[in-house]
Amino acid sequence: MNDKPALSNLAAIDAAHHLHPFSDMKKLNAAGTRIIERAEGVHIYDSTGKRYLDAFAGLWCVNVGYGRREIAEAASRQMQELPYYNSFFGTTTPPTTLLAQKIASHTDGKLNRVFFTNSGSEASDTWFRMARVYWKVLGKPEKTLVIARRNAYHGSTVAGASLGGMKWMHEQGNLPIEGIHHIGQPYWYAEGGDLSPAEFGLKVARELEEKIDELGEDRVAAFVAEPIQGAGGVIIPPETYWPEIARICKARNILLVSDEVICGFGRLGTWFGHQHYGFEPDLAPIAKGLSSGYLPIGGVLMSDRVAEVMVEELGDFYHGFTYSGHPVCAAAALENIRIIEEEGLVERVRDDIGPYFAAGLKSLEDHPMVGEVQSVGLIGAVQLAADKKTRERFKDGERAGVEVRNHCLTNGLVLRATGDRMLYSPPLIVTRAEVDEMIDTTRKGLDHGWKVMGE
Ligand code: PXG
Repeated sequence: MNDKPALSNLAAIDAAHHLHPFSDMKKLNAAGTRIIERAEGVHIYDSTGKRYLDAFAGLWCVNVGYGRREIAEAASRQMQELPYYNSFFGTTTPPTTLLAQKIASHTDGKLNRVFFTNSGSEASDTWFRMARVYWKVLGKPEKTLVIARRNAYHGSTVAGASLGGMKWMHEQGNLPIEGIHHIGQPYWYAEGGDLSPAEFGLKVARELEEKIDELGEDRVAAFVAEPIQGAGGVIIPPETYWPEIARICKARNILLVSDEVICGFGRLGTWFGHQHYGFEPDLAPIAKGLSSGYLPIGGVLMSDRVAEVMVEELGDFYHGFTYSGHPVCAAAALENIRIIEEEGLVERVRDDIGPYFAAGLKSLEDHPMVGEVQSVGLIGAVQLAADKKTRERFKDGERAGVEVRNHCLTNGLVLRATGDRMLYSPPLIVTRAEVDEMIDTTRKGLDHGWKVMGE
């Protein structure tokens, strides 16, 4: 990192040797990549020294903010004491086991066991196998099908991308794999038509029931969804949605899987997203905020119902990763959770900064380019619209989003544009003044966007 000649040439080296995730490399190489060199609190700094307020917490993950020396020190201590050992052959390491206990302690006694992975994608592949194994052990080997949602994101591995509902991802690699079916998403603004949000929430939830009928209840293993869809555009479901989904899963005896990779660890003002919506999942993949992104670690939480089968009845589960429960990642995650607890970040999001953020975002609804804003805790979206009265969207919504986002970026604010929705997911430590700055800069971006889109 101190190799200055190489650093000055880093963009060219990157263009020559690095294939970035989810990137059109020809376009990226022509535009040049931005090099992020350091970060502190909610701010990141690029190689020109420019500072940005990171309203996206890296990639929905740096919940405790950047520059937490305690996490670096915990990882360093663990690395010196025991840099690696596996948990395959009747062994474990102290941080691995203590982390399992710590995570369980935040699930209201409902999800008491965890299988560790290195990422959310691996967590998707893991619960997918678990759900099928579960029913096989219970004497129902034909219960193998999984229902997921269009425009969901569950990762990039083969099962993860198949479970996800992104058509353009499926087109690469002949996905989805067999046995995965998709239903609609609770995106009222775009798809609700003349229904009220409450009516629409019930309608899309009942698509699950229809799909179960179509496939046959005795063939369906599980339904998976994010409490709030993240990468799909921060799609916040109407309040009627989750109770109906939970009712259907229970009535039809299929496992309910809550993908907590983004919603977990305080983002919604609760430890996990399902707690905000008041339902009880059977399986819950986690990652991101588990370590605030300081080191890669994920996992799958299990209800007692599932754990009972996995522990008491299955025998060997032939599944695992070299780095499952990696002691250094576990030590970092433990320290991350200690910080969240000690600073009361979950309560802060629920009672203080979350409501403040919601009010700030709401103030943008008077802008002509804004159709609707929505948020829960510290995740939010600004829906752009060409005509806010009729909910008409821009013909080139992609461009509208990019124009607003790029203007914000120039003015030192990092946020995401997914099509015509502007997305926010700041670190949970963001201050009121920083929220004000996020809103002010967004408003300027909207002014710019409205002008260039010429509506
Ligand atoms: N589930 C959810 C809900 C996610 O958001 C994953 C699973 C997969 O996690 P890993 O750790 O394998 O990436 C994710 C990841 C985006 C974007 O463009 C979102 C994610 C990853 C990359 C890009 O918003 N989320």
